[in-house]
Amino acid sequence: MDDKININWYPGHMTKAVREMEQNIKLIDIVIEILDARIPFSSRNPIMDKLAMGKYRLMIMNKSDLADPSILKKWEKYYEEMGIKTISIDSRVTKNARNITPVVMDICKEKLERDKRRGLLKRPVKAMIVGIPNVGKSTFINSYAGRASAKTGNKPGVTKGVQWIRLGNDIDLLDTPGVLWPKFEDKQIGINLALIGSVNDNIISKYDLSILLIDYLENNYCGILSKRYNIEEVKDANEVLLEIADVRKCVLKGGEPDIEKAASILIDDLRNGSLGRISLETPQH
Ligand SMILES: Nc1nc2c(ncn2[C@@H]2O[C@H](COP(=O)(O)OP(=O)(O)OP(=O)(O)O)[C@@H](O)[C@H]2O)c(=O)[nH]1
Ligand SMILES: [Mg+2]
Repeated sequence: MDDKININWYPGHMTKAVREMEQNIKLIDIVIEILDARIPFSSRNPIMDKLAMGKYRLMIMNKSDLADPSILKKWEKYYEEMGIKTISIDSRVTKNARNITPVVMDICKEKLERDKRRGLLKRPVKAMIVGIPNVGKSTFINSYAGRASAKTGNKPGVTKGVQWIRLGNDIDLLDTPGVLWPKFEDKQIGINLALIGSVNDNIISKYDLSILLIDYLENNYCGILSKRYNIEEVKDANEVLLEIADVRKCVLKGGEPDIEKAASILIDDLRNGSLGRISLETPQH
């Protein structure tokens, strides 16, 4: 089935965004990469390693309220063992977003001490917020700032250009547009990104995606679909989708089940947490 899905979405504005990020990188002390806590591997953009070379780094596993807590713990351990500092948060909450301040200060402490030794006035740490589309970069910034400074929305590609959010205290934040990389080396990465809404929904078949999701849920979260839709979890994913269409009264004009609509309902329920806390990938070791 996943042979049918070939996701490649690299619109022109992403090339422009990467160029803008490269132009600004010399001003930056720390690169804060926002990941989606449900796919902490697939949501890492490999181009960030090059961009952030020589800079302090922090990774935020955002939307942790939607991820499976036990699997998220494994990912925290996975990155910790790689020597990468992570914080898992629901960034819609201001308190959570601001909790990163002491962590950032600690990561940047050598620079802060160096500035102090040189007699430089206390300058705000300059942080670039990066990440793939729709992971919550602007939401994090707004929560942190305590005001709606950056536009947000539940679809990819909301932020169009880089924008400084000056907070007038310890940290200045640079919001950036979500960027992907030109080619997904592994198909599963593309599927995971599509499931969480980081690639444009118009370029994929929700039907194909939902069939893969149903198989995944039956193997990893058995019972979750019957609980949500009050249906029998039968073997064949297509039948499960038909049952969802039936329960949710998704019917086409001629009386046929509207299976595309059922697929949309299922994927939306995954994205907004109505199915429960679900992780789509687990560390390999
Ligand atoms: N449940 C949950 N939803 C979140 C969280 N953070 C952001 N969101 C939602 O995710 C959606 C995308 O948020 P944005 O802040 O616009 O994402 P972005 O990374 O700036 O997206 P682009 O600018 O398109 O790259 C919005 O609907 C937010 O409300 C979180 O921690 N938990
Ligand atoms: Mg944004």
